[in-house]
Amino acid sequence: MLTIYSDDHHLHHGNAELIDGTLKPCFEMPSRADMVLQRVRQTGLGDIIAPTEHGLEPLLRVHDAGYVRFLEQAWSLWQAEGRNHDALPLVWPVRGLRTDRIPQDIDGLMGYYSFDAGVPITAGTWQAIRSSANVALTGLDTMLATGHSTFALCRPPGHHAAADYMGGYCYLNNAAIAAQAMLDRGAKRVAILDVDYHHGNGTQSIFYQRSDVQFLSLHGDPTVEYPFFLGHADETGEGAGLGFNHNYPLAHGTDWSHYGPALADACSKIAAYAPDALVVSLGVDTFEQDPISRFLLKNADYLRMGEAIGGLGLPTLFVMEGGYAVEDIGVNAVNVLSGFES
Ligand code: Q9C
Ligand code: ZN
Repeated sequence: MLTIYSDDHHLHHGNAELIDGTLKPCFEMPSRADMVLQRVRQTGLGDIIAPTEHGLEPLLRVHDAGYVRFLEQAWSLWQAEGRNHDALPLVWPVRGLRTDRIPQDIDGLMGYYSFDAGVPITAGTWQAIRSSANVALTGLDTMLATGHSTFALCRPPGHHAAADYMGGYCYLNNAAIAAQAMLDRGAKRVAILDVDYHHGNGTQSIFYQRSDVQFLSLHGDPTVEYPFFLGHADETGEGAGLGFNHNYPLAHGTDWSHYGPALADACSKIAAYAPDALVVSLGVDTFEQDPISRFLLKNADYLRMGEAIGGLGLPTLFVMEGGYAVEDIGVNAVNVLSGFES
């Protein structure tokens, strides 16, 4: 399987995140993608190629223009305040506060365009997130050109980012951008299967009212897990999208004995939808040793995950999302891809 990868992700390296009430080094760090790349090389998964520039147009098919402009300008606005450390939001427009007037100050803008503080903006963030989206779009190019499934080794991840807000280490929704680009190039239906430990709230909300994208997510139950405010089983889509959104909230402590059947159910729904292609939001933070997550999947379970997805027989674009057990992230991600090909 071909892998798309760019070193540009190194340009994004946040310093610290606020977690459990303390500042800790960011879990979403450059070594994550380095470890996955290393494992791709070690296992001889296939060739590794660089992304090509796709411009802003495919981003704007999914994201709000004001939001994209904000991402482009945020660092320089932050610096203009005399600040040279990471930009982070600290105030949000919740119930009853106004969202009809967009602030002009960078602190207001950071809050307006985010839903949590897990999104440091640094000097290189814009280039890194553009490049990450280009990785996904180039993966789509090669999948369409060759008819073969492809691995987009994206970093930063994307599935928590919605049309006009960032959060959860995510800025541009790489999987959504690729899925929309597929439709724009003639696909009639695309399914997105999100196996990251966290609910893919951004992807869900982008396609919630549409029937041309089916979204399925297996994740920690939002009653007790981040992102808390989306991802319940009763979210099934709205309007034309009703019946095209499927959430599988799973309990803390979920292992393969409960994960496998949920995944099988999701796969049967994908088969029934009969999409032209599948996008997999590939997070491996379901791993038993993940430092911020509470599922118990083992290294070998990722082979089975790949086999189950491969059983669909669909052209598949794998888009890298989360996974914070850095020592194992490469083994687990590539196990999914190897299982898929077996
Ligand atoms: N106690 C992705 O996996 N903080 N984002 C969680 C846990 C945010 C994860 C705190 C986690 C975001 C792409
Ligand atoms: Zn995650």
